[in-house]
Amino acid sequence: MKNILEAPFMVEMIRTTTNMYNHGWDERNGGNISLLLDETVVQEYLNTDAVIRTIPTGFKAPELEGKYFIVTGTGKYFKNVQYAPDVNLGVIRITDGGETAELLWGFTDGGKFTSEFPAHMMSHVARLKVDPANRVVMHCHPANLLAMTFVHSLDEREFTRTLWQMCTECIVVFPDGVNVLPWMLCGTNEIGEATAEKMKTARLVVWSLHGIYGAGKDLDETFGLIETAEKAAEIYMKIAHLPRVNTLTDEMMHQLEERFNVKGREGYLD
Ligand code: 2HA
Ligand code: ZN
Repeated sequence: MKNILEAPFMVEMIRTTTNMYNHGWDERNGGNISLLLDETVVQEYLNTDAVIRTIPTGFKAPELEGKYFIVTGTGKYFKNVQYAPDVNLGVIRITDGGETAELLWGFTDGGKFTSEFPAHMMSHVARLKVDPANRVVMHCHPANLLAMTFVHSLDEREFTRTLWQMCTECIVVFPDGVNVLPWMLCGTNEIGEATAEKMKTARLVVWSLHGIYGAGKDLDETFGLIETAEKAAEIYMKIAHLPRVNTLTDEMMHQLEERFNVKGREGYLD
């Protein structure tokens, strides 16, 4: 059995949580990540018959039966993951049609997966239907995206267009745009279901007055997606109160679509 602390997925989880903390996106216990793992990869590091304990999830997700994830823990600080990965992270397998998570490694202080587990698992189900290569769901609290939800319309087309207009590469990085949920109580199955519904049409879902969810094929891509949207929001928050002298036009964005072979969300460009 190989050392799980040297597994590429573990190294990447530690690097990503540390990097997100360093970006100021995950104060205190803010934020959470789940990464889908291949059974054959997990079996290189763990005896998958050795279940440490079972944890009820409180929801159904039959599509995830038998799937493995590494997940951040509830109440845990991203800041601390690098120093104690076995306390702050857990490897789990979904069983009982989604109603049970079997703990195979981690959460050694008796902890469990993130309070946002419903939003994560339901979003995985939604994204896998659109893109079978999707492996990551990531949530965090980047300051500028959050700030923007206090001062900008929450209309998804308007919100997306504003972000696209802030950096030339935005429409290339997230042509599917950004979906937006109104404020809802976090940690519930309801916000999980609403997030998953929004994940059907975009890889970024803003939680108004709270933060953002991103989904992607690996940790790097998903981090980059949130990083790009947050950069655009930062520029918006710097210029929103100033007269706009120059702007990225829809005509310029059509040129970008052609040059980079992407298509902006239907109906979002004039
Ligand atoms: O786990 O970010 O939304 C802390 C959170 C909850
Ligand atoms: Zn949060």
